[in-house]
Amino acid sequence: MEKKVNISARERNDLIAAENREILSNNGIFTVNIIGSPGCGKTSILEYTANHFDEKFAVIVGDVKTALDSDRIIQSGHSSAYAIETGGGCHLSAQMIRQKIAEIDLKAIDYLFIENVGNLVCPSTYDLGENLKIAVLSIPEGDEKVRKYPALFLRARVALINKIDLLEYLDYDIERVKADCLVHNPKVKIFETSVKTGAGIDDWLAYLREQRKA
Ligand SMILES: Nc1nc2c(ncn2[C@@H]2O[C@H](COP(=O)(O)OP(=O)(O)OP(=O)(O)O)[C@@H](O)[C@H]2O)c(=O)[nH]1
Ligand SMILES: [Mg+2]
Repeated sequence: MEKKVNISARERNDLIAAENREILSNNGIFTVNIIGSPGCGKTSILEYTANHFDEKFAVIVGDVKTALDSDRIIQSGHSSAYAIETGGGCHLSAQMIRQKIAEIDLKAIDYLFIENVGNLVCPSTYDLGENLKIAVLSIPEGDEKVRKYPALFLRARVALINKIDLLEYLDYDIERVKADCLVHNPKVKIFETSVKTGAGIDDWLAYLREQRKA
């Protein structure tokens, strides 16, 4: 068969993502790509996970600038956290993940959490080699985000609606948001969570364990 030499950046990303998936799966690692707006609570959920998830895992955190979030995860008592500074890029790429997993002892972990750059658009369509792409929403963002930013919700198999402790203070129609998620993906699994109270997060972590077994 003729070898394709001129491939697009997107095709190259997808080829590397497929290789990442193979490398990670061959090591028995279940990988989760976490996507949501800036401030929706991605790092907070990972800090909670560091304290409540009794499994072996590593975290890769992508941000435009700083290693603040990976430092937060390390400070919460979890040593295996790695930062990627994109230097302006609005999403992580499969190549960035490839370089980072070369630093991780893959035999020592069963899960890899990737916190993508805070953004509801750009990270949605870039495969990193994950097993599960999840969307994180939060109450203060407003309840129309699923309708306005469909790309993520067409692809995410799980949606976490975070900061539900703030529901009583804000006008947010959570049933409407859940219905919107189901329009984009009728099979989506939805968790209502709060890092402040811990509500829903243990259910999400139990679901993760089931998914890895499956
Ligand atoms: N009330 C409330 N606040 C929360 C909850 N989860 C996170 N927060 C707060 O929301 C703010 C942003 O949380 P982060 O975890 O930094 O959000 P992020 O999604 O990682 O943000 P970026 O990395 O910048 O995209 C912090 O002040 C958290 O304490 C929650 O469930 N309830
Ligand atoms: Mg963060």
